[in-house]
Order: sequence, then C-alpha cells, then structure tokens
Amino acid sequence: MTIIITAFERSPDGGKGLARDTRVRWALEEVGQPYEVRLVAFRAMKEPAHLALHPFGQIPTYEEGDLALFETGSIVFHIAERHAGLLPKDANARARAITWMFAALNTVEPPILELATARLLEGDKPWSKERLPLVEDRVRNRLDQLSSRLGNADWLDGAFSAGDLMMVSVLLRLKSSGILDEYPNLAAYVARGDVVERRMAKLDAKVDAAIAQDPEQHETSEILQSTPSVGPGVARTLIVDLPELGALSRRQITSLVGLAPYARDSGRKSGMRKIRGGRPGPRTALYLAAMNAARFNPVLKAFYQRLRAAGKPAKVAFVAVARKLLTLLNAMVRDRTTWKAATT
Ligand code: GTB
Repeated sequence: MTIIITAFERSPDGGKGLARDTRVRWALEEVGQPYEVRLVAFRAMKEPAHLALHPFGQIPTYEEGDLALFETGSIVFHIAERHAGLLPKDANARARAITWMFAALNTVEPPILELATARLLEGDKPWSKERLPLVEDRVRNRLDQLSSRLGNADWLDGAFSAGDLMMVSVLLRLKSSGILDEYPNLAAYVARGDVVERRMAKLDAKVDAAIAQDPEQHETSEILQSTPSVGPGVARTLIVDLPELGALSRRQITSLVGLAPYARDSGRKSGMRKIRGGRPGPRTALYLAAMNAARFNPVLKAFYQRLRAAGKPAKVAFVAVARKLLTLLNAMVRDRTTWKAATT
C-alpha cells in the first residue's frame, strides 16, 4: 500500500527541511519504506478536503490505505511501531525511547517554538527586544538540562531510536539561532543525527562493504591506506571517484583531478602557477589529506617544509603536497606496492 504524506507546496524556509514533514520522511527513510509526497498550497490546507485529513488545516498528514493520521508524534510512533529500526525490542528500552519522543515534543519543542514565534512574528513589536532574551533563556534552560543528560553519549538512551529522531528534528530548528553552538555535545548530536549525515554514513557503509567484497578493490584500499594521512574516507573517494588511479601517467592523473599547475603567462607577463577544474571529490579529499600529511607524514612534511622555507605561501605548498601525494598514490596503485615500499 502506498504511503502518502503531505508537505507545503512552498515552504517558508525555501526548502531547508525545517517544516515538520521532514521528521516523517526521515522516519520512513530510516525504516526503508517508500512513500509519495502530495504538496499542498496554503489555501488548500484550510479547505474541506484537507480539513477532513487534518482538523487543524496543517501539514504533514499520513495516508496508508484506509488509515489517515495527523500529528507528527503520532505518525512517527505509528511508523516506528509497524517497522523495525526505530524502537528497541526490549520492552523497557522501548518505553524509554517513547518517553524521549514525548519529551522532545512536550518539553523541548515548546520553548523552541516560542523563540521562533518571537523572532519571526513578533520581531517588530515594541516589546520584542526586551522579551527575546527571556525566551532565549527558557530555551537555554532546556538545553542545559538536555546537554547534561546526553553527556558524551552518541544517543539519548543506547542505540539511535525514534526518541533521537524526534529530538534532533526539534533541535534542528535552532540551528540558525546560534544557541545550539553554545552546547558542543548537542551541536554534535544534531550533526550526527542529521538526516543527510545519516544517509551519507549509510551509503559509505554500503560502498565499504562492496569494496571489501572485491579482492582487487580491497587490495587497492589497503595500498592507499598504507600511506600515513590517508584514511578510509580518502581511500573510498579515490576508489569510487577516481577509477583511473594507477592507469594513467603522472601528468594525466594530476590534470584529471585538477592538481596540475597551469601557466597564466601571456606575452611577457608571467604569474603564479595555479590549479583549476578537475574532479571535485578526489581533489578536495587529496587537499585535506595533504593538510594532514604536511603535519604527520614524514616524507610529505619534509617536502612541505622545504617549500615553505623557499617562500611558497601555505596554500600553494598544500596544493604541491596534494599533487605529490596523488602521483605517489598513482604509482603505488600501478605497481601494487605500499607507501613504505614506494618511499624507502
Ligand atoms: N503539532 C503538529 C505536528 O507535529 O504535526 C504541528 C503541525 C504544524 O505546525 N504544521 C505546520 C503548518 O502546517 C508546518 S510545520 N502550519 C500551517 C498552519 O498552521 O496554518 C511548522 C513550520 C513551518 C515552516 C517552517 N519554516 O519554514 O522554517 C518551520 C516549521
């Protein structure tokens, strides 16, 4: 049976995902259920057809055959009850996860909504300037408490649950206010739980599993990671986005990635060599690896320091390190040798 949810035809946040359909989509994605979205215009939300689904004329709603639901708490709970992945099996752990869903909606969300209202709808009132700090402090009070409870844990109670999904969705609304950044553990919690992050992490895990199953790619990954400052992320990016690694000349590979210097000389004028174009994924990965390598990889650290001593600006030196790293990795993959064998 197709699941249909409703969302704003034109979200006031311009598509940042701050409206409440996001938490329902997230729950459906977590449990791997396909769904369709029906977009509703503001005016249509207050008309009988939509009011039959949602008595308060809001989004989101949830339809599945004969069942029609409104209220995100109830919708996410329904999804979590029907499908594995969002609520623990153990009865007590399950009850605690549900408690966190209620805490998110009943205890943490209200002051955050009050703050959004104070900012967006009451910002022009003469008393707004005096009231805003009071409302902000009410939010801080809740965040203080939540932050102490979370401590260093990844999630609120053991493994990720519908309670975390709801809490992260609620906290996401604070992102633009800067208040969340006052609580590093909560900011990290939101980043960890962010739907895009989780989607990427899942995708990365799938790619890693595919690499592990392919003997040649697995060996390539080991070769790449034998390099100090090249970790699993850089290896994955290179294997997936740069399959030519090891099969091209040094010149070809550096220009393919966009790390080959090109001359901006015209007539008698000659400028600094710059890089341009190329494949953004591998280029960024190599640049970040180079910044690390300039500190921790003995061979590349020495190379970086020589360039700096010769007066090259840090950025230029990092690009040169990235280029050297790429040519070394290219040769290692070509010759099926490790970093140690290639550099000693
Ligand atoms: N308690 C209900 C639930 O959890 O389902 C609340 C539903 C709700 O408030 N829906 C809002 C709505 O339909 C959309 S999410 N409002 C229209 C109305 O009441 O007439 C609130 C929302 C809207 C926009 C942004 N944004 O753009 O940043 C963020 C949040």
